[in-house]
Amino acid sequence: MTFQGLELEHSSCFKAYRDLSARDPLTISFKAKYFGLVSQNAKRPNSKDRSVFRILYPRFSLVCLLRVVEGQNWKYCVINLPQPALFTNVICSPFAVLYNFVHHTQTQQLYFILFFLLDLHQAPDSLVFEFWIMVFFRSVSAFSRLRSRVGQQSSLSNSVRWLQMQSSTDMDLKSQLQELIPEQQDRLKKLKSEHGKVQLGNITVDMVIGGMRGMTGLLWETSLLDADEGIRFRGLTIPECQKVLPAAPSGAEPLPEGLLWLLLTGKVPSKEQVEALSKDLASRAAVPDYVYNAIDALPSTAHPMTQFASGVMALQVQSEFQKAYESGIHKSKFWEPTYEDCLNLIARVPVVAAYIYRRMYKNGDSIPSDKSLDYGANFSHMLGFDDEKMKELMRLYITIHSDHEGGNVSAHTGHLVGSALSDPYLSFAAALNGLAGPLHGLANQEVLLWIKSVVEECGENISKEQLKEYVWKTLNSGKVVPGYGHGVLRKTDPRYVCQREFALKHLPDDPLFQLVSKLYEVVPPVLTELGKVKNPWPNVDAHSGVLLNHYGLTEARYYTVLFGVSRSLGICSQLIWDRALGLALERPKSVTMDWLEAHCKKASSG
Ligand code: NMX
Ligand code: MLT
Repeated sequence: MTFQGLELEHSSCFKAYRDLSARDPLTISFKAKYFGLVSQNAKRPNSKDRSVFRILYPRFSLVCLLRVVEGQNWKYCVINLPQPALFTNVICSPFAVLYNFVHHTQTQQLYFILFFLLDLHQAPDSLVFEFWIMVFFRSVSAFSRLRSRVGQQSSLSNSVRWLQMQSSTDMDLKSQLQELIPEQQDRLKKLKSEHGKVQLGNITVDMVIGGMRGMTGLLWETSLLDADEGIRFRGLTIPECQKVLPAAPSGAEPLPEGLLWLLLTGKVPSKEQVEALSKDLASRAAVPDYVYNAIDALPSTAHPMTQFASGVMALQVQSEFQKAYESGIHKSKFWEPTYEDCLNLIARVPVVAAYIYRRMYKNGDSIPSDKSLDYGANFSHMLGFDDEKMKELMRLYITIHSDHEGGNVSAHTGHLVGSALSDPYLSFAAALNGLAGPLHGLANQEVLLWIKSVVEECGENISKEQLKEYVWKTLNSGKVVPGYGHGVLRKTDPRYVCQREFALKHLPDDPLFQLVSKLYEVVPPVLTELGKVKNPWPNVDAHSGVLLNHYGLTEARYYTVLFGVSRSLGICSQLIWDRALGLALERPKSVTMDWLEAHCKKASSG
């Protein structure tokens, strides 16, 4: 049976429930939603299909209830029901009530009691009624959250303050996470207990020798990379993020604060939520003097990434996680000081990064932050670039470089170091040291230097034939063509594509952009001809330099610092979830060549 492209399994159970739901759909849908009678095993329909009910409490794996539109009418139906309907309906409901009552929070318990009463009284079959019920329970929920907050802040006395707090809870990222975490903890527990032994693939000798390429071995919630399609942040592609994430009043590109909210919660934030987060970050951005002193202890000729990692290490002195750990915090609370550290770190890294830029290239003439600006615009301002287009570029730049699933060198390093319960500053500083390698984040520096060397040798109006020769010269001297190739991607990086679109819109006549466009035609066939390169297409770093260069940020050695500022959003978001989910110490098994040879000999003789 198909409803809007959705295949319903167990059609007999479905019919049984449809009959029941025809009589009393409201009771059944509420039961499924609030008593937890829903299954994660149910086939999820296309997420864009808004007619399907969200599965709210994937705790009690018996049935999945969906609400589907048929013509003008709502239909309620149940799928993946292994037991006879009667069993689930009559026997399991009270059990589920009890189960949920014991396992849920106070607010949820209220739901259960009320819906249990509703169930007994045969709720009327009316969508209007359902709407008012939803309004009622949302108010109960808000009231309950408010009450617990008031409990913590006993000075509050009047209802006006209460109302303000109610709205501030929705604006508060930490409160949002607080609500999400138990759900995700249960989800992971269930995954482990029900599917812990399911195999994900075979490990080959090639994988062990070849940098674990293609080996699935990490849990990373904030983004997922597809070899052909590129990155999705919490399920959203870059063009989708550009469409749905709030932009600055005068701009079109996503605000990085919105992306951060999305990475952390999996939800697209409202404009107001983004503004609140922007203010929160601005209020956390003070950097102690000893951080600047630590940077100043290095010669100003030190690579900017060395200065940046040193600055982040100096920020560590204020780690909330370290303090909390030393005073014996319970592991169930680890995520909270991690959250504080991560938000502080994200807020402070642009200040440190801008200080390094001004120290190295502008005679140490620092520019104070402007708290009225958003994160990206303020960073651009502190660097010394107040052109509105540069601010837009910075918002886009920070958004697209933030996260690239968990296996890339910087993200993996951050996660690995964090798994030892090193605090977010220690973890992120380690990640930066990985980002500073030329095969990873330093490639953006290498690209612009390489492009400039092309121009120096052959001029800006180089022909495609000359360019091809230059590419071969680079390859023949044992170097890589920077900005091309990738460990996972097998098509043009969508981050390259969106930067190209930005250039076509704002700087189509820039000579270096035109050279980058020419390279897009010349390099892939050459790399393909080389025969060994798995992905001849450009990656994110092939484009960023010429955009920055166009707006006056010409110092290529600094570019990886910008990448690092952006990556703090992704790595820190995942670190918070690492601690919230209680992820384990990372400790894969290693072997020697002797071991591999002996193993292969045994395998071939057996
Ligand atoms: N130029 C020349 N040779 C290349 C390139 C390239 N752009 N890309 C791959 N190869 C070579 C690679 O060095 C290897 O050679 P060998 O067997 O002699 O060691 C061979 O092709 C096979 O490599 P792949 O399996 O295609 O790539 P791998 O997954 O090992 O490495 C990169 C991925 C990204 C390290 C590689 O493509 C590269 O070095 N690219 C240039 C540097 C770069 O742009 N890095 C930035 C990546 C994105 N980021 O921001 O981190
Ligand atoms: C990244 O953004 O981290 C790079 O594209 C490298 C990778 O994903 O391996």
